[in-house]
Amino acid sequence: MSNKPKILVSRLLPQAVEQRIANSYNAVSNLEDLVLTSSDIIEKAHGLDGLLVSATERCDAAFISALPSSIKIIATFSVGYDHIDLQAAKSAGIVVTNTPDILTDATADIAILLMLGAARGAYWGEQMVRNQKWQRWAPTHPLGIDITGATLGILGMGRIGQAVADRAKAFKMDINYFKRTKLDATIENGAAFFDDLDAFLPTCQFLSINCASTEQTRGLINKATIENLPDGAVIINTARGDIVNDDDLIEALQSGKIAAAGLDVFNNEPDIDPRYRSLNNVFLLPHLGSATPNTRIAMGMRALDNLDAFFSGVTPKDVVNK
Ligand code: 8YV
Repeated sequence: MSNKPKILVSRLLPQAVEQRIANSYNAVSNLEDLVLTSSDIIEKAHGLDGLLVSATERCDAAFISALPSSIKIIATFSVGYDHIDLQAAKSAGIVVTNTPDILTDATADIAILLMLGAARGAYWGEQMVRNQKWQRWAPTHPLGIDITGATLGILGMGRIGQAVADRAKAFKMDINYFKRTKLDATIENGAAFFDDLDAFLPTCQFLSINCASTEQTRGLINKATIENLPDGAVIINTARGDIVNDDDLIEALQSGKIAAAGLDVFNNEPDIDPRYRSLNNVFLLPHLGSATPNTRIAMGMRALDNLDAFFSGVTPKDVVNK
């Protein structure tokens, strides 16, 4: 029996990542990418030292308290860690790490795709062509919404929000951002700071949601906050579905208060609110923010860097529950 650390890897990861796992760990892998329940993971975790999970595995307080005491680290293959109860992990003496930075560009690219797709009719336009509903070109219809020169409000101006802002500048957009604390002027790069949500929202012809899902942000986009947006605003979400109240967004999309939405993330993925599927003014993607080979490999390597550091007695770079 080798003395390599023993870990459970909850999902099938890119080949280069699986190869590195095989070289460095005694791993309980999931090469068939079966759906593992919490109880499956707990059962398989006996005698192991750590877990490499993804955002699809809910690590709540009950799950963490049922883990064997040999588990000392949970490394998540995601930048988001809202699926992990950090406090419960800390109390159980478990270090939690994530994979920041490397998916910033890929996710910001998807935000721009959603913004253009929602504003310019990527869904309904494509449907017209595919379903032979495009009878002849007309000067007056159908029409989309200009993004060039519009005001983009970024809710949460962390790494991904900043990368969205950089890209939006190419469309000559004015950028406003809502955050608790003002960024350094060099990072702001001309964007206007708002710490008052009530003052921020009416400025947002486009609203890009780029904040983490936390107690403060869950359900933040709801009837009242949507009402505070300009009529005909466009909402883009590449962060987490639970920041949005589906009933309220769907009602606003139906009434036209919100002209269009571009959504990559949803409540209860993949069993999303079915009403989204029948709306013509939404452009929907299946959580593709980080979905490129290079990004997914980099995420796996970053998770392994954290595990390697931990098992060699060094504090991992990306500990999120210090
Ligand atoms: C990932 C994400 O693809 O990293 C995150 O937090 O939301 C996604 O981009 C997914 O969570 C994989 O674990």
